[in-house]
Formats: sequence, structure tokens, C-alpha cells
Amino acid sequence: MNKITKVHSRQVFDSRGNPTIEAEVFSKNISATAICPSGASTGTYEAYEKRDISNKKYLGKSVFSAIKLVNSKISKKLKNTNLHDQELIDSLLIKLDGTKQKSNLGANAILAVSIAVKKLSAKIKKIPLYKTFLLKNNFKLPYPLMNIINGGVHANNGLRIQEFMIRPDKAKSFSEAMRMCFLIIQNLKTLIKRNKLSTSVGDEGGFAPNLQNTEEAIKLIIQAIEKSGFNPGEDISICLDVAANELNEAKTIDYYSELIKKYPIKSIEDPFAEDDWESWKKLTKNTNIQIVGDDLFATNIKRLKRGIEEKSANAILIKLNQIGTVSETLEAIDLAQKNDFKTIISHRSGDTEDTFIADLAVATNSSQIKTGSLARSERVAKYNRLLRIEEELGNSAKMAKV
Ligand code: 2PG
Ligand code: MG
Repeated sequence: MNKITKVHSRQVFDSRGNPTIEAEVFSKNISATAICPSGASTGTYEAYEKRDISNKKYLGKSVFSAIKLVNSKISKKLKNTNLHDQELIDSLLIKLDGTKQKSNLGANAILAVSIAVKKLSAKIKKIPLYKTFLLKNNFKLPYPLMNIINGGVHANNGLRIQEFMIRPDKAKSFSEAMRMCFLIIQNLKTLIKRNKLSTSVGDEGGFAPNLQNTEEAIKLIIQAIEKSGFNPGEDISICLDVAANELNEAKTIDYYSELIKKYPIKSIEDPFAEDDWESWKKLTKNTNIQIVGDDLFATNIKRLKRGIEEKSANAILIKLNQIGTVSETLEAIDLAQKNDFKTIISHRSGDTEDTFIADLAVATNSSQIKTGSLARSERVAKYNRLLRIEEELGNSAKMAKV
């Protein structure tokens, strides 16, 4: 049995330049680290992110109080536990916190430790991280939901919808999926330049041009798909994250029905606010495209169970820090897949060089991964990790189903 000997944490920074927590878990002189990401469009039902609100040194954003708890209470609790027993460790962390939304220790503190434990286990077993989960063979690579235009709270242009993404549905391999996305992004850049708009990027690496409205952005993406020699809706589909919680006005079922009829849109995330269960249900019933619950489910099995019963969506966005431990995340993925919900593993808009989600996507045969554009190293790092996994799997590397 390999035991945890110490847990240490430190303050580092995320891709938006905000402080975040890195945990380092030790077994004697071997250690592994993990960094917690942070969202901007956060839902009410997410686990609690602990920050030093009243400490003005970092404008209330530092995480020193969470760090102190990791280095004292959490380290003491986990000392001498079997580091390969992820469920036991996560349950100890949950109990030690003792609250529903992990507001004592902070989900950011708990998650950084939970992921670092998982990584240390793989390191000590000397096997690739994605092979340390339940699944032992038949690994599938996820389709990238690549964000190519940013709006909403992730950019300061006029676009209300937060994320305009592409999904290369016809790709037969992950590297082919990346090539298709690469071409479209390059062509989109040329088109944006030609329209005399800015090619600077938003928080998730997608372009953030000052376009007037949703339809203008969609038309530009269609042009870029066609310019790349692909057929929109066949080879490549358009996917949206409306992030409706952040909107001042409520969108209607008719609005989405029209949009889906008019454009090659195959997936819509958070079309309605997190408590508007009725509208979710109606839209899912009225369409055959992917409807993704992000803020609606908050990676929480209680909310997911209701969504399954009421058929509120047919896919779930999985964000580890919405729930706070690896084990609870796996539970949500398992419940979703058993009920034919697609699972989409996701980054946060404030992310880091940590590539854990790439391994998680493969380890769970998740249908898709959402991790930004082919820009900004914290996003590209996940895609590069998936390319390495694909190479390592060789001929057995197959794509998941969308
Ligand atoms: C989302 C995410 C990630 P944030 O809404 O899906 O793209 O954004 O991390 O800001 O919540
Ligand atoms: Mg979302």
C-alpha cells in the first residue's frame, strides 16, 4: 500500500491572471500536483469557490485561507491513507468539509487535492493517467467542441451568446478532427481581417470580433467552413453555449426552433436559465439536436436525476469544480451515460496548464470535450495531450460517438 505522507498547496495564477490553488500530494519523495480552474459564468448550484474576499491585497481574489486549510486540516486527515483509494480519500474530504456546497474548506481546495491524489496514484503505478480509471481498454477519443468565437462574459464585444463552437462530425480520428478545426480557424481569421474587424481573442481563445449579433457570427462561421472545403452540417456542425443565466432577457422555444431550422446547429448548451425546467423540457422534446445542461445540472447527480426523469436535456457538461471531487464527477458521468445522456468534459474560462480533463475524457469514453480554441496554451495543452494519447493508443484509438 502506498500512503500519503503530506499534502501541500500554494497560490498560483490562472489564464485570466487570477490567483488559484495548486495542491501537491506526497508519498515520501514522490509527488503530483493539480491546479483548480475557475469559471466566469458560474451557476448558483456550483460548489463553493473559497477566496479571501475581505483581503484587499489581491482585490479579494487570493486563496490563502483555502491553502492554509489544505496544509493543516486536509494534510492531517489524509496522512497515512492509501493513495490508490480515491473514493475513500474523496469521502474523507467531503466529510471533513461537512457542508452541501463544500463551503468550509472550499471546493477549489478539495478538488485540487482530489485530482493531485489521482495523478499521484498513476505516477506511482507507472501507468498513463487515463488508464487508472474504471475502463481498462476500448478507449475512445472525444470530439472537440472547439470554441471559435467568444461573446458574453468571455469577451467585450457585442455578442450575447457566450460561445460559438464547431464540431468536426465527419472526422475519423482525433488528429483529423484537429486538422479540420485548424483549417476553419485559419479561414475564419482571414474573413475577420477582410471585414476589417479585430482578430484578437477572448478568454477561451476564440476570436472576439465586434459583430452585431448572433446571426452575423453564425454566417461568418458558415463562410469559414465552406472556404475550408467542408459542408456545414455534414462535415462540421455549429454548436452554441448560450449561457442563458447571464442574459437579461429570456430566449423562447420559438427562437431556438427558428435558429435550428435556418442554420446547421447540432448542439445548444444552457439555452435557458438554471431553474427554468419547463422550457428545457419543451425544447428537448421539440428537437432532435443535442441539448446540453451546464448550469442546469452543475455536475450534480441530484439535479441530473431530475433532468433524466423530466427529459430536460440529452447531454451534460461535466466540470470537476462544479462538484469538487474526482469521485463525485465520475458518479455524474456514470449516471448520465447509463441513461443515454452524452457526457462532455469541459474546461473553465479561467483555466491552467493542467491537462487532467483530457485524460478524464478518454478514461470515461466521453462523447465530446470542450476546451476552447486552438489558441492560448492553457487550451491547446489539452488538445496536445489528446494527440499524445491518440498516438499512444495507436490502431486501437477510435473516436467516441456524437
Ligand atoms: C461554460 C464555461 C466554459 P465558465 O459556461 O460552459 O466554457 O464558462 O467557465 O465561465 O463558466
Ligand atoms: Mg456553459
